[in-house]
Amino acid sequence: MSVRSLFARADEVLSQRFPFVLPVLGYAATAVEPAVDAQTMTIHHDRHHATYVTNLNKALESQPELQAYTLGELLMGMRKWPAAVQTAIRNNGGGHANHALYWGLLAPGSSTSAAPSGQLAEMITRDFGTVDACKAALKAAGVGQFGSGWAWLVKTATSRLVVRGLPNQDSPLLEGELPIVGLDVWEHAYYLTYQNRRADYLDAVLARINWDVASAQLKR
Ligand code: MN3
Repeated sequence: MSVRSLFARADEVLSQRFPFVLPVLGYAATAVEPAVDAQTMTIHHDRHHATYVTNLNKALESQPELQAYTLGELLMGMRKWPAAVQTAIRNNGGGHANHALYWGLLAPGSSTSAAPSGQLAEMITRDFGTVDACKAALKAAGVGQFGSGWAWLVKTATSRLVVRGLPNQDSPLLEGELPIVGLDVWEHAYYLTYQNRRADYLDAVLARINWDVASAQLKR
């Protein structure tokens, strides 16, 4: 699968409307080994991500007025929705969007960039000094996230790059921030290989980031 189509897939998920559909992984479960082992990749995609999609659909079955909105609109418009479905959209809609991006960011391929380039590289230099400093901030956010959550590199409303740790499946889109890199630090993302060594998992995936997919997020 090309970089372009990996990006398109993450973008397509944000454009999906009810009923939502699990995107294909797009590469072999072994493709990101040893950073992510094949069993973790399979369970994570086929069961965890699939469950977010199933539960998002269940939540919207009884909300026909919300079925006209895209996933991106549902996340960005959270405060407008009935209180009874906000948590379900936050958790399951966030889970669907977050994982769609994560699969692309981990994507293998000889044509992908091992380092940021272009506009993203310039913004990282401006806001972090170096790519290594940006990666260190992402690692610190991931290690420091208490319990389940994600480490995020986001573009703020004022076009700054910032690293944040967010709990559970909270999407940066909830606060109007654009996700650029998202690293899943739920134990289901790494426990089979790394057990309690979350920092080692973060080092491994930070070395495998597909920066072309990250750069493409800026073009939304
Ligand atoms: Mn996950």
